[in-house]
Amino acid sequence: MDMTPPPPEGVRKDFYEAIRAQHMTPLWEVLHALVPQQPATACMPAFWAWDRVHPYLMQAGELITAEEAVRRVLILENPALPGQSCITQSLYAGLQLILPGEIAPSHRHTQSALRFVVEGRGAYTAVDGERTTMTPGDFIITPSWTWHDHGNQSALEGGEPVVWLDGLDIPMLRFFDAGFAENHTERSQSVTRAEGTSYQRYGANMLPVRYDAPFGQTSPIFSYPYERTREALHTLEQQAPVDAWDGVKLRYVNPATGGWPMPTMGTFMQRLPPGFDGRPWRQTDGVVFSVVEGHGSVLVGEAGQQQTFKFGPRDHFVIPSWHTASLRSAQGCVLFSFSDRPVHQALGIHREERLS
Ligand code: GTQ
Repeated sequence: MDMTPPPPEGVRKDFYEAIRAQHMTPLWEVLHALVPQQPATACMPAFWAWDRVHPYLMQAGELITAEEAVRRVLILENPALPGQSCITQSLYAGLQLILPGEIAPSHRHTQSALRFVVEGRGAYTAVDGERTTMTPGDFIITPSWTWHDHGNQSALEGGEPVVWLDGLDIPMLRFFDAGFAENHTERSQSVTRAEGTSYQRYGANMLPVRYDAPFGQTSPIFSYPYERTREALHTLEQQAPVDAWDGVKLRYVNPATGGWPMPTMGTFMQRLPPGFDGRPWRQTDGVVFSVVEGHGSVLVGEAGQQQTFKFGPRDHFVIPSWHTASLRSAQGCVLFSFSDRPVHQALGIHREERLS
């Protein structure tokens, strides 16, 4: 055994000081933090109640136009990561408001975006020459580097304030220093295809014979309408076994590959049947939830520091990496969620545990 005693106080400190000038630092002081035995995320579980959030969104509508803001969004910022504009280390989330008659001008960026429609009707998002009407519960994609603008019918045409959840891979692209963006010369891009063309082409369990992957790894479907998702979940609840952890849970799919709709973000919709008392799980991908219908609760955290969020429609919450969580619902509910699971899986580092 090596019995060499440590050097006198201060000798190592002086050494660290000396090597710092050479832009070096000793691994042994940080090894366990660099290579933790299990994930120890800086993120914390957090909850945004709709009745607290909604008045501020409407106030934002009075403070600035969509045109001036470019995107009028209140970012859902993880309380443990202030100033970083992220909800987990890798994901950005925000609530975007567009008022009747407004246009959020066209631009494109390498960050991929998802929209999950929370409230209101009459707005559209335009991607690659095709407009998609936004209806609550719809999951809509803006593929990386595609022109996109958002708009809303005028009040005369029956337009209402429309709010949706934006999910973007902004922190991931920042981490990789791989972000590019440009503004379009026009406020709104020209419409070159009738609404629904992509859905008919790619969303009917069929593909064009010479399918050419117009958006690379990203799904060619822009909008996954809630009507169809809801029907699938409700039918399965009646006629198929319910999972003890997830209830009835489906993932959204790129129909051309069977993979995730976007390379960086996976999306899910689940129905908890009435009386559901779910078992706990944990997973490496931190997840953002948007409550679509019904009420329930989520128990999150380790023994000793558990907390419960009681949720209802249009509430949002985040379960960070490797936090144990379980779901409950007395009357039944529907939950949308998204995470960076595709990246964990592509890198071969995804882990999940289903606890009892
Ligand atoms: O709609 O293009 O929440 O570029 C953040 C950045 C939305 C958007 C956000 C964006 C957008």
